[in-house]
Amino acid sequence: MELLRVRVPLAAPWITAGGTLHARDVVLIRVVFGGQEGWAECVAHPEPTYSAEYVEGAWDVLGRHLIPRLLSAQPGDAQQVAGVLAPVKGHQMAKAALELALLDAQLRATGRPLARYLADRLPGAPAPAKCVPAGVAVGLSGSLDALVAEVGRFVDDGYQRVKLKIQPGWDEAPVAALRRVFGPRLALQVDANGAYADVSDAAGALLTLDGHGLVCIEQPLGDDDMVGHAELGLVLSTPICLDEGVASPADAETALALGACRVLNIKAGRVGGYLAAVDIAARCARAGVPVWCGGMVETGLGRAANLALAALAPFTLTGDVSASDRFWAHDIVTAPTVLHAGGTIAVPSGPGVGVEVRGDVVAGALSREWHPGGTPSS
Ligand code: NPG
Repeated sequence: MELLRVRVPLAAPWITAGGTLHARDVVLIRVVFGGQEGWAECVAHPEPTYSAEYVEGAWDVLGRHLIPRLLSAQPGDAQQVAGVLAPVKGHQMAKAALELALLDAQLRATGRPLARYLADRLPGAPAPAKCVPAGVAVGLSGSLDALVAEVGRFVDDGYQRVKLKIQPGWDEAPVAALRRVFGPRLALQVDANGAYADVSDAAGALLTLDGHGLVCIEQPLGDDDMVGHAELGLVLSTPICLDEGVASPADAETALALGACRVLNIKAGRVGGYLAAVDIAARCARAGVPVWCGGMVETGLGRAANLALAALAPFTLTGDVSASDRFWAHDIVTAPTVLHAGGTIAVPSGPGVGVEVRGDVVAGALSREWHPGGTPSS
């Protein structure tokens, strides 16, 4: 088992309320399990502004706590990983990556694709889709003209839905501009990343969006404000979607019971793994709440795993599932995701996550390495 730290430059800066990202500092996990190699990336970002997790913290907790527990428990099946790691609180992104690396190795050993394995965990569900509609997330823009130009390029490329970052002062105007230029048929949704202070602040600003036919408004309030989202949902006619506020199957259950969301964004990293993500998707399907697969600016490795999730039956809404060139000029995998005619992306069909990590690219981008026995900070 080893941890590798690589720095991968973005094709263009990614601007959100949390800051501007020029490159991703990615923690990669490589395991040999059951005689097969497995890989996963941890989706933590450098600053703890999306959630409490961040790259340096993930690196530390993996080397200091999670990997030693796993090595001493010696699980025989990737399904046991979450239980072994459960005594460590939080750190969902680090746990999710570790579970996925073992799962990748295990599935490669038996020649099974991740999408099929995950679909089999949904009783009675159909086979996973072979391709999924592509959606793209657009960061905060400097101006309405720049936003319209950027969205225009994505629409021309064939993307089927656009998600726009919003914040107080940048909400109704950009949505109205996009509706004016692209018309009512563009599937459009917004994501506030908890930028509105409270229910009345959010209601005041977001009621203006109700006439624009949005798919949903994502995480308008803080990640600990489940009741606030339920209250806001009574005021707005646009469905509320949760993201940061749901970090586990139990959180999803609370959100469903309170009516805090009518749509859910599911990110495996946020909820502690792909198995927990499927569990949440099943709960949402039972409650009649549509879900979509979120993104964390993953490299081709994480994108391949997300495609397996997005291919499952409960994922009826288009996710943040975009082609590799949305973010990367040079991806770290041999088969980067590409956008096909009609705005779809193929779900990998090979064993495990279905893509191979490029050793040459990883070697060229490597900044740190750790093996069990080494000090996590080295
Ligand atoms: O397409 O991968 C993507 C990016 C989608 O907007 C996106 N992700 O809040 O959902 C989010 C946001 C994000 C990205 C959050 C990176 C944190 C880090």
